[in-house]
Amino acid sequence: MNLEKYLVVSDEVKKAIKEGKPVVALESTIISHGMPYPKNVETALNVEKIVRDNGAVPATIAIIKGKITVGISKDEIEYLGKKGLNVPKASRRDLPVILAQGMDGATTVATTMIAAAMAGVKVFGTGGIGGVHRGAETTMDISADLEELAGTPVCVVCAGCKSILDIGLTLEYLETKGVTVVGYKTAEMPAFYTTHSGFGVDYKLDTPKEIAEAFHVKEDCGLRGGMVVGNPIPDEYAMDPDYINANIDAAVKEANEKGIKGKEITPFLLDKIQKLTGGASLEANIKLVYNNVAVAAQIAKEYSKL
Ligand code: PSU
Ligand code: MN
Repeated sequence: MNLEKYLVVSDEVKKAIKEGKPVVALESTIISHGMPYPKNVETALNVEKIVRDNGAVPATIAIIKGKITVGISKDEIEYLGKKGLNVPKASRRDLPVILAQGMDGATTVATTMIAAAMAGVKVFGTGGIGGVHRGAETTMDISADLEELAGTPVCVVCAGCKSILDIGLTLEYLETKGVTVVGYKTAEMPAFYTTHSGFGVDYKLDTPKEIAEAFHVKEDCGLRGGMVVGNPIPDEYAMDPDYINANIDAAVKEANEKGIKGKEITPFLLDKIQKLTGGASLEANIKLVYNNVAVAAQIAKEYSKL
């Protein structure tokens, strides 16, 4: 494989990796598809700052003109944020055509993991992972994020998954695929906007060091795949479960009525929920991302010592 042909790593990220310094991968679907402009750009820049404040180098990842770019510039963040939904969402299956055609792409969790692994970045902080959609028993809509977690060696810090997904089935799928799921200071899988999903995770680990050690052992043993760290939204920003779940149910119902499916469904639901909650869900979303990338930076720091 001729990686240089497809992969561009910024000088800062390249240097940090070479010196064994902590680096945190960050995704771009959250910028182009997850939030409106200019909040998305402001958030992406704050996220980078939080990673730095916690002692790691941020590597925001996107596909820019057919190149998988690890460590995009501020101008590129602005560009992707402004272009918003006009940037194609790039999951694993989209990579061949997007790269061959020299297009831009907003990387999902799956593609960000692929890029991070290519560049040698071990830890990734985001909002929520994709998963098994509600009704998947008939639609078979299961995010490629889960398969990626099964095979690609990156530790993903998230606030669990939204109840736009079937959280129980998502955890079952991860179990089948042998993906380690740990809760950071919690024994439950967090439910994105809320701290409790009612679904337990196997391990509650209370320090970034313990998480880094577990991931390091996985790598050391040659066990394939990634790891999920469920980091609950801080209590003060968590939404009322009844309120947010009612709005999520309404959004899912509308998506079903409109026949929205495939790659459109997640962006549709995120946008709908933001509108239904008058922006309250967006604020919670931003706060939980900040919280996740701080923990990701702390894990990356501990990992770099091992
Ligand atoms: N879930 C969220 N916010 C997001 C996403 C998921 O709460 O922004 C994005 C992530 O980029 C994730 C992708 O990888 O959606 C999953 O899309 P799909 O279900 O089409 O695989
Ligand atoms: Mn899907």
